[in-house]
Amino acid sequence: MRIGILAVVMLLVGCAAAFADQAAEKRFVAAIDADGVQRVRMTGGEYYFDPNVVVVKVNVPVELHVKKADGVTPHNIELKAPEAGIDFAESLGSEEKIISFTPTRTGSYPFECTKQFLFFESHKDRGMHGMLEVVQ
Ligand SMILES: [Cu+2]
Repeated sequence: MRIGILAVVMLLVGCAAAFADQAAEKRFVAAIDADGVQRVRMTGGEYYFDPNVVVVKVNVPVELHVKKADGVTPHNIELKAPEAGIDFAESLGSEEKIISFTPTRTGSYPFECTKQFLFFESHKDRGMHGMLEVVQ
């Protein structure tokens, strides 16, 4: 009986995995405001970031304005690329938070929500991740 339940659970997890990670790309190319800052507004929810591909210019300050979509599930955003001047981990709330940094190196830097509930799939594996593209 225990084996049977395990098999059902594995089947469900397998199905969930098959449907995960097919989030459509939502691309945002940041403009440089009159004050020389690139402002990006981003929302995180189940289980996505919108936008999930953000393009910014190198060596220009960035303000990432992040907030959480309605709902009780906790989310965060983390990007660890200290070699490029980008290193943050912030929880998301209904109030907008501003994350400031200046990217110092071109490249593609992945960000994600690191939350995971018990043995369920991580938010990242369910699609809550994205890419910061730093360009010339
Ligand atoms: Cu999350």
